[in-house]
Amino acid sequence: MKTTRLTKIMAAAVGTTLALGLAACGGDSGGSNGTTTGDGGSDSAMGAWDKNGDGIIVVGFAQTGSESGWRTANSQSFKDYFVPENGFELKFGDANGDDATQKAQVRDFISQGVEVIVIQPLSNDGWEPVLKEVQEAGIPVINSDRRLQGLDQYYEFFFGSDMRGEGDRAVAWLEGHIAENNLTNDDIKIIHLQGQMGSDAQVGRTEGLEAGVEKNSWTIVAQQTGEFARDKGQAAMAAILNSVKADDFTVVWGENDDMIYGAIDALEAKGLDPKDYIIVSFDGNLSAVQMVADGIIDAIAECNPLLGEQVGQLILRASKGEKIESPQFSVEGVIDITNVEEKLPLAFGS
Ligand code: GZL
Repeated sequence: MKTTRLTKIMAAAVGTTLALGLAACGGDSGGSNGTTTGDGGSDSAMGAWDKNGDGIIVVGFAQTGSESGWRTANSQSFKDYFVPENGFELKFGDANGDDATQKAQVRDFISQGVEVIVIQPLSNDGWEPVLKEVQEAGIPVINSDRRLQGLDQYYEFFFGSDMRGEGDRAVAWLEGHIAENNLTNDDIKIIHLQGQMGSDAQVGRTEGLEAGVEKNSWTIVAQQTGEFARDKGQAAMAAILNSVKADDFTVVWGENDDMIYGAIDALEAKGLDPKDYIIVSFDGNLSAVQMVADGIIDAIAECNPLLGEQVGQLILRASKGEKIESPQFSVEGVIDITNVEEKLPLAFGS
């Protein structure tokens, strides 16, 4: 078991017999919404969505930006699969982290006459007007990565992560960790670094944690967004550490690896050892998985960025008229010291 601040204090308490008073502390079947199913249209081998019948489906890809290691791997997976030999041309739109830019890029895809639009939304807000314009233009929309909650009628299918499920899995891991390490719920005092506010990833993961806090009477001592970025995660953690003392928290819970890297930077800048705390992250970048093996990060709720091939193959099937089940979720688990040896060689990114 990793020796953390908690276990050191408990050992001291037992050693000196001093009672430190330490209480040990899925889916609507959805499917193609019928707006632009694969019947009618060209008789190209690529199906009806290859409207001009040239054997290539031109796809406008509305990507959030380049905020994290996850995003880098995700973008590359689309660039690798959406190539002419697979029957695609990819028009890549990088919103650079700006909601208005992302929506303008989707509108631009309409004027460019793309044949399919894939949207990985920065946040859930304000999408209906632009989705209506895409629908009126008769262009099928695919939602991947972060789900456009409550807007199923505007897209053919969703393929990505069950973000609430990720949060619930991370909570279940912590519940097990408490039991296996003779801790109690009173010991759990969390600094919570949230992702991009309003994104499906942040909303789902936060809902999962807050449900766990409610169920187990854990304590969140600080909650702040780091927008899924290392530098903003570091700044948020540094600001928190100006008011939260080393003994006032026992868990650092970051909604992605990049913010956890930043939080570790901030802990070390303050002279604190990250190994003294329970650290929980999301994603599973190679560096973070290595930190699990090194005993620095305790758990990572997996989030699969390699969506390109799976989304591409579903587009081809839908273009040929198949009804695609929606939503579809990546199969994801939790990485910790018990399975890190098998996970390390499979980790994505750097
Ligand atoms: C999750 C994805 C999130 C990642 C972050 O599917 O949207 O955005 O968890 C990324 O690393 O920035």
